Amino acid sequence: MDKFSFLNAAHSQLIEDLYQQYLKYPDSVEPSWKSFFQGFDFALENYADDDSSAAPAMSANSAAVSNAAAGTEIPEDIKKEFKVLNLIEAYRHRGHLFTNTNPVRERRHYEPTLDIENFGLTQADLNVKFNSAAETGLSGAATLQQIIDHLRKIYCESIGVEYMHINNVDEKKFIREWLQVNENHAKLSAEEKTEILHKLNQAVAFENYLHTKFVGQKRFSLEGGESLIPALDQLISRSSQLGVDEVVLGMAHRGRLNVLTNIFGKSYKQIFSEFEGKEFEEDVFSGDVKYHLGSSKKVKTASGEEVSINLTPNPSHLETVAALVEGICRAKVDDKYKDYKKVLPIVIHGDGAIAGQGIVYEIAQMMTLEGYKTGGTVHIVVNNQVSFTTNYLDARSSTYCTDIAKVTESPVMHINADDVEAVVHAMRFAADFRAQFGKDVYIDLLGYRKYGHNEGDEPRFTQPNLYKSISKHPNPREIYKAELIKENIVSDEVLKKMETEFKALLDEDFDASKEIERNTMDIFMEDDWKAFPICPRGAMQNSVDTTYDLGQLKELAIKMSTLPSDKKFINKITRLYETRKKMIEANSLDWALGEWLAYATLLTEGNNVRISGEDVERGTFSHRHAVVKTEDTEEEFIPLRHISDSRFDVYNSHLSEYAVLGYDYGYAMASPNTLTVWEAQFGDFVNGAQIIVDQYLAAAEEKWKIQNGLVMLLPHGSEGQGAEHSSARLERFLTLCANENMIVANCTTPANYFHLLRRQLKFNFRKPLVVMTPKSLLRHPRVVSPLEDLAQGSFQPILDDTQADASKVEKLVLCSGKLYYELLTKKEELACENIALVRLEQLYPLQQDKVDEVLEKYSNRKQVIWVQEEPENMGAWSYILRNFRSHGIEVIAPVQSGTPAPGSHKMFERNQATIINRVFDRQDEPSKRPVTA
Ligand SMILES: Cc1ncc(C[n+]2csc(CCOP(=O)(O)OP(=O)(O)O)c2C)c(N)n1
Ligand SMILES: [Mg+2]
Repeated sequence: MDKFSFLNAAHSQLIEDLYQQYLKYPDSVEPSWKSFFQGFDFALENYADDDSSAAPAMSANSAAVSNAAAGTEIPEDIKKEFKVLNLIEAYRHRGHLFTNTNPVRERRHYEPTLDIENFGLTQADLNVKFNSAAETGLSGAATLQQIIDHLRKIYCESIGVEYMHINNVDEKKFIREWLQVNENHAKLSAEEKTEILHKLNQAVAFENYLHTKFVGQKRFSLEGGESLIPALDQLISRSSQLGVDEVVLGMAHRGRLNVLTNIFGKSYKQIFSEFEGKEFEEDVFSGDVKYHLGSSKKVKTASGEEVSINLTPNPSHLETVAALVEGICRAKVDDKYKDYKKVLPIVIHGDGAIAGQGIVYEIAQMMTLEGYKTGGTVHIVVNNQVSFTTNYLDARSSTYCTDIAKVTESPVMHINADDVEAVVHAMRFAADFRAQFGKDVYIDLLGYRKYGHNEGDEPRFTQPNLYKSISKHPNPREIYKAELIKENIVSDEVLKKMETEFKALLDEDFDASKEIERNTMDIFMEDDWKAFPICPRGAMQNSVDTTYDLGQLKELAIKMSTLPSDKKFINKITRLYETRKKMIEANSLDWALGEWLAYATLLTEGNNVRISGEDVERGTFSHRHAVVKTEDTEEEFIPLRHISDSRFDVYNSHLSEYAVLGYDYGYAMASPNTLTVWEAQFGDFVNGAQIIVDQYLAAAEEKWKIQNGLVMLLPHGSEGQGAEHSSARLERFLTLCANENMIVANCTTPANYFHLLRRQLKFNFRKPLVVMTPKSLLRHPRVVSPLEDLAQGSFQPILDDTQADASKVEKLVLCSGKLYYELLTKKEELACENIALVRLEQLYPLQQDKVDEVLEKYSNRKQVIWVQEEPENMGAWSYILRNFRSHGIEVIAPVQSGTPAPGSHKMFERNQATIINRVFDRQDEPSKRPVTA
């Protein structure tokens, strides 16, 4: 209580004692003291660290308080001040529940209301002046009525604000003060108002035009949420004034065509032509529906700043694109801007999607993570209160669709989308808050959906009442027009001219669109990809030089295996690094060293490397140790940061696959010269991110002409750990492979892995690379390579059996991955000469000339067999069968199964022994050696 110097010093000890007593036993003190202390606690909790604004209200009554301190009854006016303070506080906490933010529905009723009676105040108090007014930004004392009017303007009109869930006092203070300026209403010049109307006119007229010209065609109209267009316009221009140079936007279907034209400046002509359903210019691209396409443009804002803006192409899968947006922004910061303030991620959500899709949470949790933060995202919800046919009440349990904001303590503004000035104002807030604190902001634009989910849908099947009121509702342009006419800002004539000119422009473009024969596709971030022409068919088969000077390679290997002598690490780490050095001396490098050297060499050649995923710093199998920590202070040491000036980033991700894979895919999309690697904890967990694999990795180039060099490392292999942790679902990747869309590999030597990784950046195009990576092979004594194989070799898509005498081979056995070593052991054990073991190191694309060469070489063969440890319905078998059908290929594999591996270790051993024995025609003979290394 020391802070309250206004309390009479003579009585301070007495009060302190009473206060301590109250803290222990609140009911033991006299009721008037109890309420005094309650008010004191309240003020302390809410304002003490915040600012001293509560104090003036109390100190103004210091004399009276002193009286109270002296043991006399607390005067009524003091008690009332506290009640008024309570009311003010309640407006801040709960004002958003009592707003006029819903244009077409009555809001739900919330209890208790903000009626003054609920705060112990009466109608008679309305004309009484209270010093607490100062707390709301009013100058000096004001009547309760004035205070309430003021609070209602700030908190209960077209904007509802949620910010009291934020714990950071600076952020809260910033917001409170921001809202108090002009009572949380936009201050706009006549020009600004006219510009807003102009954007609104574009948005409304464009939709109307499409509605009449392309009747019943899907366009996912923005109608009911047209103020999104002036909103984005404002957000971009305000942000650019605050230092943003580049914006990356992600959004779904709703209103996308409107955004493409009226924000990105895509020609109306082009959109009209796309409605005609013409083919795209180049046949090799299947293209995509118009409301999924991306764009990258440079635009000039109203205040003259130039901003690069990008709309990320997205699949139908709602919210997926948001992960990419974050990764793209981060790559742009890392590569170019070096400052989060210069790149702004904007994600536009639907109310259904933001509430329902789990990836939203995964992305929200990235906000402050070192490896994933982007300096704050502006989230805008085009909240039409329905998702497809589902009412908002069935779409979530939370009060608001934006309640995810509470997770990151981000502020939220809910706005009546009919009030375009309020919308613009909220955008200014979002830009200002983000620029100031680098945190996420959520803007909930409450509108409606004029038609059904798409324009062919009948919304009255499911919401007959709502649609009665929507059908009579004027559009936001009409509402704003009426306002501006009332304010004498624009005349009827100017308005008419604005509308007719725009309509004429649309007519002209409509006619011109007929002349277009084939549609061209805007390419997302085209400028960043100029140096990487799309790979012509077949070029992936060309050999690529991945060699590196042997002497320098050895030097690098030693350097990155050397820990600084002035730092103390735990013994195990010191020993591990010593072992690495010994391997180098012995010229026998293991898997981890092969991988490290791939990174190290790329770094010295001016590329950057980013590795992300769960526990990648150490490596799930404790093999990587890319980040080591000193024993006492946990200071980090990252050897690969000490070999060149290039960036080596390695980040343990949070426990997410879907969002993190999407993020890293986005990162690779924006940074073609970074080797971007995402590693799954175990390969099976990649299926949590299946949407990214299906919709982007496999399909982006065909749909959107977008390349991506992301590397996915997926630990794979049956090692007796049960049904899980055995399979990265190789079969799924191979099913997705076509038209050289990606690379799928399963290497067996450190050298081949080294070249495979290096080749990713040596190609002059980019393709996603999926690698089935080993577990037991990480420490297998035979899985080693000499430095020469790294320095002078190249990636081998197929490894022939160098021991076999081709003329004696009757059975050509094809396999891939770790099973090879188990087969090899058996082959040596049996001194078997009639079998050749050939490894497919790259499963897709198959290097056909090399495959043919091998098949021809074993011309005496009687059988070609594919052998795999995955059950017959999984693994590569179906794919192999498709590709080797004409060679009469047979299979040896465990019987088909619903799980990738058996649950018991014993059964696994039996299965493994059976398939190996079958290869060597030793039916059911138990293996003499353990099947795993
Ligand atoms: C992951 C996913 N599940 C289902 C769908 C099918 N779908 C398309 S739009 C839609 C409703 C979206 O509602 P909302 O997010 O509110 O956006 P709105 O269409 O209302 O603008 C659904 C369920 C989808 N596109 N993505
Ligand atoms: Mg919706």
